[in-house]
Amino acid sequence: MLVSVLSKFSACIGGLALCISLQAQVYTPTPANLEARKTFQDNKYGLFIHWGLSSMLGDGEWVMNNRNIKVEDYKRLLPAFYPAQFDADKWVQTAKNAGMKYIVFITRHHDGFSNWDTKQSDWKITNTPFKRDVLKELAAACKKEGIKLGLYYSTLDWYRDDYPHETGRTGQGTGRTGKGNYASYLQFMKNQLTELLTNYGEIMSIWFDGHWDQTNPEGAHDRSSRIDWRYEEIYGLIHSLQPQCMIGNNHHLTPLPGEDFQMFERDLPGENKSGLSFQEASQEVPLETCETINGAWGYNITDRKYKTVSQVIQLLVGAAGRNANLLLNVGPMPNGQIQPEFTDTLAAAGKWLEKYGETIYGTRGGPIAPQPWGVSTQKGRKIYLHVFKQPYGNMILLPGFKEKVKQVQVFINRQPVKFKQQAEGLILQTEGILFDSADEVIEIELR
Ligand code: FHN
Repeated sequence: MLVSVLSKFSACIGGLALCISLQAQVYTPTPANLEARKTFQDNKYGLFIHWGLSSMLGDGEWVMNNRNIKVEDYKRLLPAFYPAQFDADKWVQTAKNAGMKYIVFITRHHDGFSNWDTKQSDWKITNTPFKRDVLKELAAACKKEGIKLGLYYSTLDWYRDDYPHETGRTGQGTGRTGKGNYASYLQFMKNQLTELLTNYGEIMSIWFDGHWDQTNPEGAHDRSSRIDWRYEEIYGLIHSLQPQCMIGNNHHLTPLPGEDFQMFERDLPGENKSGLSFQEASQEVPLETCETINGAWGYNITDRKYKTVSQVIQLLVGAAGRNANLLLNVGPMPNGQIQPEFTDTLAAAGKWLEKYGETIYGTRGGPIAPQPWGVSTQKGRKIYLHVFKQPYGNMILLPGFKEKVKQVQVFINRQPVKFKQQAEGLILQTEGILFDSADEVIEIELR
């Protein structure tokens, strides 16, 4: 009898637990969150900033892992960090000159160093001789200039003992001997996220990274995680503190419940040049591609793979044509300055945006799928063809284009473009058009 009562009771408890966990899977974004997603998509272009203690070694942000630097040795960077030229206003100005509308800043990368005055750890910027809370200054500068602020936060940690390092793919050479303890690490992350979402004003997004440390490599059949990250608790906390705050997780998988945007690393949605992007692009949430302006994310003193102005423009436009944002990265120098090779290129692309911004901001991916010649964007009744190279035979065919066209013109000078609508689609005659080397925009106005 008792056994049967107990088994009924435990079935009931089990059912309740299942019910609660299923409920946790159901996520309904708030109206404020949906509005934030729309604004995010309208804004299109942001500045990613990878910077911290690792910048001092001039060898990228993975230096601790790549050179197997022990925590005890890496710690010597702390009393040496004094970014004398750090000026949050200048970083924000760089973003503004580039035509960018938001910044995503590394609050804590895989070396576990916190770029703000956290109360949860001594491993933080305010314990360097510099002492300043750079995040506070950046948040204030962004607010003043109307630039939105997103925060990158690594869930992977090469420094702390309580991170489940035993099962991690990386960080095995940093000399940790203590045992991982996810319950403790999770509490630490929650406490830090609470600080970030309480003390720094409105936060556009939390940009998580590091999940992949606990899975087989991208492309493997089984990408399940070796630990239960308990995202429902983390995401629930973020949305309860700031419901509009958008959550993205660079796990290189399709979005999980509770996530508000999907990012692609070094690939436009639909591409997989990086070997990280086996996942399909979501139709539900906004998309973002992150790329870096040279070859490295964090400061790398020998990296000269600078992207040209045309490459930057085509990246941005290529993203927009695939209905995605571009988050373009710079790794400032250890003194806090962004090197002129980056600021000059960003500003020149920004000049292009001053003229062509109408064809990018506030648009969505156009009705013509990406083509060898370029992409399309759309706003209302206007479709913008972004033509990256002079069309072969001075003609562009848009197969299957059925909508009735009112007029076609070169966007920049309103030069009329001859067109024919026939069964195969829309044919544009591009003879006499002087094509811009980066992107010539042809505007199709629908009836
Ligand atoms: O390991 C990081 C890397 O350092 C950088 O932060 C990029 C940015 O997307 N994400 C990770 C690799 O997937």
